[in-house]
Amino acid sequence: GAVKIERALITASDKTSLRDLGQFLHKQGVQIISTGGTAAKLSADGIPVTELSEYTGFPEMLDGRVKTLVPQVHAGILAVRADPAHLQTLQEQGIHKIDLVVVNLYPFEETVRSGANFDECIENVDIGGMALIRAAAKNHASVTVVTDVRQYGTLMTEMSENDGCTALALRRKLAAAAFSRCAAYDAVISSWFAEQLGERFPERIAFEGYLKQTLRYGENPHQQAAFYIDERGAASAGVASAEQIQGKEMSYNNIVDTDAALRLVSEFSEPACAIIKHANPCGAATGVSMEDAYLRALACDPVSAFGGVVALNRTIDKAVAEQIVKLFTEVVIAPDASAEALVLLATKKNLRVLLTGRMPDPQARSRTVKSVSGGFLVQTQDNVAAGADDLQVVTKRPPTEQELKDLLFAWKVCKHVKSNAIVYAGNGATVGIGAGQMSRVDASRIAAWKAQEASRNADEEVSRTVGSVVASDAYFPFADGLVAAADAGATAVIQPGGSKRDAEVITAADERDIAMVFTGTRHFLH
Ligand code: 93A
Repeated sequence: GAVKIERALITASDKTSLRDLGQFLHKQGVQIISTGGTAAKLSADGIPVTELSEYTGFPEMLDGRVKTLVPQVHAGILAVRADPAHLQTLQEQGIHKIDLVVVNLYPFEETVRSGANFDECIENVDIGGMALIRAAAKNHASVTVVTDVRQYGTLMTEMSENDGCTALALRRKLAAAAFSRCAAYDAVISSWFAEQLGERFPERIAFEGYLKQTLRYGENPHQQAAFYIDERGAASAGVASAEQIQGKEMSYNNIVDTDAALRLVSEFSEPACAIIKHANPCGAATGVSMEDAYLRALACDPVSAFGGVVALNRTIDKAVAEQIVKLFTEVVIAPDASAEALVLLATKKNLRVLLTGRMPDPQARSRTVKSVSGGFLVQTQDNVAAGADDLQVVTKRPPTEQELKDLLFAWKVCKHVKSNAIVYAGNGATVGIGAGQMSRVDASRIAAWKAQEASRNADEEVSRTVGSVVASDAYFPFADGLVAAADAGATAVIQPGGSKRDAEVITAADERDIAMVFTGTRHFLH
């Protein structure tokens, strides 16, 4: 299994740490062959190197499009060392074995990210480097392939400890990583290309992600799980790019809930807080400060908030941190935290604190992926938000100014509640949330009941649903859901409209002096 490295081909766009690697290989007595830019850099660093064009007798041609695509290189990599016929062919052709291939591909990803034009991006599609990687990975039985600067250390350690050799186990590992690198590289190219053609859903779809962390387990302890970063979404200030600054390791469920919490508060420009349990908010509120928003969100359902995930859309300040540490909370996520707040949060060792730097854009054009048995669904993100101008008043009584404000608030929250979703709200805070029900009328009843329970637990004489407003994520198919809301004391309703029985629902609202607006858009969430 151990193969001595005697000849290396190095071709690297990213010249980071090239000098260290070159010096090391030279000391190990390895002959280094390199393409133009790489050879120039190695030479400049005083490392003896053979230019590939000299080695092959062919110049690099077509503006560098053909550099390493020659038999001297590929036969030198691909020859089966254990096959006498292969070795004889090499000898007849005067081709030498290449034992180590180090490639850093053209920076296609960075070129796209830099906003380069179409032709520039195409020019950065690496052909020769990919061929080298694939050839070396295929022949990993004898050849070592390095595709990432982060692997240089591993290679050098292996060679120093093994008399200049690499073991088969390492070569296999590096080969697997090499094929992943190729797949990821092509995934980025293919999705960029589809985008250029305006194809949102191309014939074939390839995903590119890199491992952020393996998780202790999945949704349940007997499930295994890992967290991958989607490079396409990496710039979005989402949960994947957030920095965890303290606390226990994030779990699978923590990540799901933290994402839901962050998405919800990102809808608001005013200070807002959401507390999530099992992917649903058990409270959300706006406020004059982070503390105010947190306390008002907490008041909605303090029982469920125990062990929840808290998201804030502003810096965690001292006042809100003082409140947060009073209750057992799994995760807090926010754009930032003050030094004083961090000191307070640090007193809760297990509390996970994640900072995003800034808020994600809820209107961003991103995609969601969901797996089903034997396939997966891809859709654009639900990134629409209704404003006051989008509302159609359908009842005799239009909403009052306060009702309108609360309706829009409730609608924003409702978008982030699993369907069927009903949200009661008042004064910029939820008062009762009915989530994930199979019938809308049940969601309506549960939301009202939850509000009544919270009122009772807080020794309030009147249920919080009295004088509240209600949002429904989809139309009421019958009047019963609206009647349930009216019976609970709600005075205004926001819903998409569009039911065959809209007239019935509107009549029921008018009979109860309820103001109702239609949004025309629906927010199912599953
Ligand atoms: O244009 S290429 O696809 N044609 C090739 O034959 C080729 N061989 C290596 N690009 C090719 N490379 C790439 O050149 C490598 O993958 C590496 O990214 C880059 C290194 O070039 P230089 O040494 O001149 O900086």
